[in-house]
Amino acid sequence: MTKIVAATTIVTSPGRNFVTVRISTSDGLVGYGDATLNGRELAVVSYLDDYLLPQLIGRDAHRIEDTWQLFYRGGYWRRGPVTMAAIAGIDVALWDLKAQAAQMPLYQLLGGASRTALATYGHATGRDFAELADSIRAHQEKGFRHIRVQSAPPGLGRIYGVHDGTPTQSGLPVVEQWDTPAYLRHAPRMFEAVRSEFGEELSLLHDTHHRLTPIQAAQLGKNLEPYSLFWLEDVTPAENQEGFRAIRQHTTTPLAVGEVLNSAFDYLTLISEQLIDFVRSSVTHAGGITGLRRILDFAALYQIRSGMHGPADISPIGMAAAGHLALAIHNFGVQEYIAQSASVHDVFPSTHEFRNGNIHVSDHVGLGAWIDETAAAGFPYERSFLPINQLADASVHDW
Ligand code: EZ4
Ligand code: CO
Repeated sequence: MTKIVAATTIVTSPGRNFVTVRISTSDGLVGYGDATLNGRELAVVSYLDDYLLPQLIGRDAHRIEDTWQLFYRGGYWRRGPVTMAAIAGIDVALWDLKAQAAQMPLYQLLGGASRTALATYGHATGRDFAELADSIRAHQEKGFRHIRVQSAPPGLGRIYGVHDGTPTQSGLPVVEQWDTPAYLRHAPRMFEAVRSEFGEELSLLHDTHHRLTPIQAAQLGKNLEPYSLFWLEDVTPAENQEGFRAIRQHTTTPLAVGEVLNSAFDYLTLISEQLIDFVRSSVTHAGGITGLRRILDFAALYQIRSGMHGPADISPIGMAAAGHLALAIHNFGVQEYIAQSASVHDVFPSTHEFRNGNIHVSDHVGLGAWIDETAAAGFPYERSFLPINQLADASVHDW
């Protein structure tokens, strides 16, 4: 039996915070998993250090499913982002170890490759159309064939997807602004301008970031139909899964949901009633490869495809895990991909490559991504928050 002899967390902040799980075995191997939960990183670290990792010592490293069930079922308090990110970090580290022991790249253990490379999308953004058009062109030059477009309705200051969430000097969350009627007028105009400049072939995506009611979302989807989106994302908060029935009755614009969802139960109605087209959950936030594969196999029964969340708050270790799973499944859709800074790459060496709009998963044994602990130690944790969002009357709105 290959025993787990050590399991620790590593927190580092090369420009933003990342949480990494490191597991060592009696046969001398070390595996890594990403457990980063943006703006709540240390809650996951405590969940791991205080509760889960002590239970791993002495366990058989190869019992991945059994360990997943131990921490999901055995923890009594199920689901939720903190729990499922913690389980993800452990699950991916165990898959990394198993693949290293088998001397194979991880995707081989998941059934082997179903495709040659992974099509990605990037984020084009601009305060106005001229800036957005430049950003779209810059993405096309990097080879992106799928591009998410976001721009600000006139009159709004800081809004999601256009301005970054750099913390204020007080160290408290940045406050962004929102105006639903202004947004509903602006979005179709933005797409009209983008289509007339860039033509019909470019694959376009857009993120509404949970801000509309179901009937507003239905109206938006309908108004965007002439522009043939690849997907419209998170139109309304998905904890009301039934709300998507109204949206679906009114529009044929494809819908993507789920970057904040972390179990198959969060998708039960959305998937079984075919209310969505793409599953946005990531390996890092949905219980690892074991957890997300369950959701994606369920989705596959209904021709629903993956659109895994891949923001900069998922580490290169998390992105490598996403790549192996995406390469192996049949129902891959597209992979979100945001370039990381040089310091992130110094801390997290990885062997997958972004080339010409695609991610190429490497044939390195295991995950093919790890952490350089010496480099990581140069970037200590810095508290940071996601922004919050408010209306003109200062009431809180969904972010
Ligand atoms: O707001 O990753 O589609 N991408 C997104 C992201 C999320 C952040 C939250 O941590 O919506 O920008
Ligand atoms: Co999103």
